[in-house]
Amino acid sequence: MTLDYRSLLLALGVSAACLMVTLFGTWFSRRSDSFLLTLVVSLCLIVAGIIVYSFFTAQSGLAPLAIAYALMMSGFSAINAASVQFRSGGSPWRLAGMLSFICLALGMPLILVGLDGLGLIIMNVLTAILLVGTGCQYWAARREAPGPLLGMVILYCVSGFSFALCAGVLIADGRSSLGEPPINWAENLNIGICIAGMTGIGSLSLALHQWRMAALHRHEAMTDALTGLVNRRALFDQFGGKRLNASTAVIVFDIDRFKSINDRFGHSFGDEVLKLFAQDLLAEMVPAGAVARLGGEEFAMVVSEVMPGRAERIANSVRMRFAARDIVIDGKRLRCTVSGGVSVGIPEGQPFETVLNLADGALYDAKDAGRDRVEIASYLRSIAPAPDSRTSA
Ligand code: GH3
Ligand code: MG
Ligand code: MG
Repeated sequence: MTLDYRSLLLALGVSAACLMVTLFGTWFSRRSDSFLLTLVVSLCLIVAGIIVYSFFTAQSGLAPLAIAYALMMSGFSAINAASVQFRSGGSPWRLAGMLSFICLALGMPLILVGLDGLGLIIMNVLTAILLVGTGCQYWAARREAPGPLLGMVILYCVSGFSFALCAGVLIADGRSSLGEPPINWAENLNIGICIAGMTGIGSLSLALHQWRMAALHRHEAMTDALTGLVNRRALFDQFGGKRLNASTAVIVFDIDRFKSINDRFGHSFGDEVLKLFAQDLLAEMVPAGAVARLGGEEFAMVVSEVMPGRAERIANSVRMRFAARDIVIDGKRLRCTVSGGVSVGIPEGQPFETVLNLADGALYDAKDAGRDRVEIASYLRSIAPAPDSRTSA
């Protein structure tokens, strides 16, 4: 029976070690998800704890139990901290250190004075709490990747429950000093669940990482790297094919004589100007709206749920805010202007693409009229395009 238990312990140690290597490899290939690294450190501590615990099962003694206790409780604390790190970011080490300290303070003195039975009860109870707590963290984050996260919640809670069972059997046994490792049905069940749970949690952690990477790539594909605004593709994903009614407008902006800014001050100066303009757009954005960089120095704003005339006022606010900016970069100073074109949907609805094209036409009217101004698209042009149906702002 003892041999069986030790074989299971060995299997647990080997599966934990393999998992540790896999997680480390995954983290190393793209060092973004640092909760994986925290899991690697946790597993490292747990594997070391399992090895020392197997010495304890072979020849008893308080020293190996105390060391195994310290290693395993630190490992489980780090697993819990990894889940907090996954959910809310930040460094996990402070929390891991704090939890480890509490666990050591609660159980270690009992083991050291020979109350190993009580120490093991505390160890099992604390592990159950840490694992169920870990499950709760993933539960709270379940929206991000429902499949893998719900799987992880179940596995952590079932593993936690199996530690609680071990504690229950030891409590029922009623001995505060054992003098030997506990071997009973709950311990065997616990180790079996841990082997299965460890493998499952490992593969789900990898799935979670892949899920995050895919979401990150999707986000990158939709975001303009320079300004952080959504890009043309994302704007069309959101509004393409939709019909805009009279309370929705599209405003298109184009920075005036931007090429000459690049020529006079350099491309990186131009980049900074683009970022500043993006800030001005965001500052004027309405709650139900979107701001995108269409490309180059062209931007679009969709304003929804607004009263007539509001879009034009917003466009002019952006224009004036930008014109009033004293742009100073690396000691170089300039003022810069922008032109805008506004087009509003119609009561019976008009395709987004049409409204955008009309706004674009109005923008070129603004350029023709001398720049640093906003022009409104004529509704008549959407029915019969006419080159001289221009309406001034
Ligand atoms: P207009 O007033 O008629 O709009 O004149 P413009 O010079 O702004 O227009 P034009 O389209 O000739 O120039 C746009 C310039 O924007 C050309 C291109 O080099 C520059 N540009 C496009 N993308 C970027 C970018 O990401 N960064 C920088 N710095 N410049 C860019
Ligand atoms: Mg321009
Ligand atoms: Mg342009």
